Amino acid sequence: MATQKGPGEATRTPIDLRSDTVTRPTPAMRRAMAEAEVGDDVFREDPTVRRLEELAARMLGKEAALFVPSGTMGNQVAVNVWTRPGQEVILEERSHIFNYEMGTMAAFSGVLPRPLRGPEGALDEGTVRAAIRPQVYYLTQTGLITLENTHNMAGGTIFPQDQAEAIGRLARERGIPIHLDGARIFNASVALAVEAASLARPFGSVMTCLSKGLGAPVGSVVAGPGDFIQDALRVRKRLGGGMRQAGVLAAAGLVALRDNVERLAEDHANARLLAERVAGIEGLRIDPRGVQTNIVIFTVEVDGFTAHDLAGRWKEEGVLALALDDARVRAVTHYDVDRRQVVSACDSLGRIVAGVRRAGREKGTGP
Ligand code: TLP
Repeated sequence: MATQKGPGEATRTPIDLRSDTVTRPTPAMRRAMAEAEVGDDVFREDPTVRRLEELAARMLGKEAALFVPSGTMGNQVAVNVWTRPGQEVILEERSHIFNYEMGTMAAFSGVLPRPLRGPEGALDEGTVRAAIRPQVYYLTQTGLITLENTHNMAGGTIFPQDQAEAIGRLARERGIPIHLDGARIFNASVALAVEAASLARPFGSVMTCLSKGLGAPVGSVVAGPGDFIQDALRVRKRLGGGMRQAGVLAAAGLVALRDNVERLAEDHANARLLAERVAGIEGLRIDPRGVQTNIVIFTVEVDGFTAHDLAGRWKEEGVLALALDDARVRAVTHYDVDRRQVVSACDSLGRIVAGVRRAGREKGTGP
């Protein structure tokens, strides 16, 4: 997409694949925001926020929901409500709650993470069962189990529902609360053609983000039983998340939930296309069959050329993506990137990698 800057000077809008968080509000959202009916939500008097919370609770199959400024706050509110200081939280070792929430579970709630490895980010019932602490008074106690669906760092993978159900049954049997980081639960729901409420059923609480693929500028919701939400309200306030005329934000969230869920299928098709094209580039590795939703993680296998180098070169060509470490790059599709842009991003990727390999061969360092 080229926009004219000045005479003879053209700048390209970057193709931004860093995250689905970069989506900007749609015209329908901006209209709804401008017209939103508002009140002071700390007094629970904002009708638009209440409408959003009711819709989110219904779509997630829970009694009630609470609007929060971010996914991180939604997860951490849940951790705080469900646990007591000194307890352990079972989670997957690449999960967002463990890696990207700044140690808040320890700093704010005083709990210990108990990270476990799950293939493609999915823990199974046996692994969780083995990690639950026996109820012996001198042992640290398991206070919470959290799962992630879709799993971000495993590449947008969908949590197998039978495994979630089995872990949910185990949690109930042992009286341990269970929370879902469902930041992208609607991606899973659309990919499986299953209601988000069914995916959320095994969980006591679920957090989902309005500001990722659904396109709202700000906001997440955490949903659960009525008494959980009453406690969550207090914890949100303690964290500084009590918002006043937040209806202007909730209005965009309502549009996100009403209008933008089904179209996530386009992002998934674009991610598959991207993965197939990447798989065809010599020097990059990905199994496109593993790409289930809108996140594509591939490995750079070119001597002396890291994922950071690749992200830098791609950026010069107008494509933004995240290097996760020296070897892996993450590209995320969303509604601000169309199929044509995905094709163009892949063309430039192919040229970059072929050029680096050619230069390596000429210098005698590459294959
Ligand atoms: N994920 C962001 C980054 O923080 C990595 C991204 O670009 O993907 N749970 C999951 C599974 C997430 O992926 C994220 C954000 C969150 C929670 C937190 O949401 P925010 O950013 O609203 O605090």
